Amino acid sequence: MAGNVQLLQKHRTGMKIERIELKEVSMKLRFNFETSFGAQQDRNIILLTMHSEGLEGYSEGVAGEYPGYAYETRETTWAVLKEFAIPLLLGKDISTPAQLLHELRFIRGHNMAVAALEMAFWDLQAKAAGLPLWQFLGGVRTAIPTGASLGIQPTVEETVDYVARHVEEGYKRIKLKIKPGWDVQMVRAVREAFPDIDLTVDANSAYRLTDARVMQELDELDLTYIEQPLAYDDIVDHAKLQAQIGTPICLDESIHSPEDTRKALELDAGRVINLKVGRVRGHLQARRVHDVALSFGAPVWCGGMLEAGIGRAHNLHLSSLENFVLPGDTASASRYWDEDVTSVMLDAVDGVQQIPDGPGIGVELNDDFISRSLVRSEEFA
Ligand code: OSB
Ligand code: MG
Repeated sequence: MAGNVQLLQKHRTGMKIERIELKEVSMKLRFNFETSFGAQQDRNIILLTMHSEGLEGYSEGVAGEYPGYAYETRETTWAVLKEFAIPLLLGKDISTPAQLLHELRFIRGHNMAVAALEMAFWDLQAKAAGLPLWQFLGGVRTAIPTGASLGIQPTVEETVDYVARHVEEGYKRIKLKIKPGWDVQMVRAVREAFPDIDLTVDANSAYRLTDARVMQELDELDLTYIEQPLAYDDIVDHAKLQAQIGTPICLDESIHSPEDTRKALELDAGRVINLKVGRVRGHLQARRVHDVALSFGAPVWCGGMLEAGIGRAHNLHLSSLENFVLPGDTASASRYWDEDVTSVMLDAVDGVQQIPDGPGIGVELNDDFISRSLVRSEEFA
């Protein structure tokens, strides 16, 4: 009885946001990652630490260097956190992620910046409760089947070799980046070399509705889905395209909220959702998107933003929810990095990642690597 009363009081009091630290860490991918919107190999990461009651909650800013995937960038993330979001939280007693989002409700958009705070708070609360984040989120699995997202290669032959290496490593799904002029012929060659693999493509918004012919040719190649073929802010034309092809469309860039998810699925603008926690403002909204998709019978999978270890750990915990039934872009950390911001590299074994154990996200910072790679840091108290 007394124990229950204490538990209720703990929930009511919340956690005081005492101090927040931002660090920018310079990292370099092990490969040049080319998509329809550009190529990148340097990947500086923002790490956020939220302090409360002697505990530390961790998160990562997932926005890119350049506003090619979304309008947010590393620089906008840092600025929005520093100028607007962090001052709204410092010194406040926060009981739930919903309350945290409420405090930040007048920040329109900038979901990746807001998500960094929301996700660190989930880590903090799960640590205070002594539970792994996946349990705190209500997940149902700890072994996460994983796919790999392969950037555009110089030739078709190199693409087939690149796919072969990832299939041999055990990845459960291969996603090929496409763009106009680098699509049907290349994907057909991969499909002929690997008739049975789970194969998908991602256009990152490089096509228009007038390119429906290309999509109809891809439709013949037994793809699990075609990811974000049309504009980053479109839902309507995706519905027109979906009506012309049998392969499910998977929406990525177009989905920023549970409401977007409902509208897209109602219109049949797609039948699968790539769920990225940063793009939808954090775990709470990600769970709502997940639930809306489930109510439509639409599967979701966990997207990636070339995360370092902290973001990757968050993605694995989120992937524990029941409707994450397709392999995500949650590949091995050592596929991306020689060294990571976490002391343990989050690596898959035969294409399956285990969610890290322990309270919260269950990973520790690699302080030595972080101090060697530090570009700037700032503390807010
Ligand atoms: O469209 O899913 C995407 C990376 C950066 C921005 C957008 C995307 C991607 C990827 C790679 O496809 C995902 C990963 O391996 O982390
Ligand atoms: Mg995508």
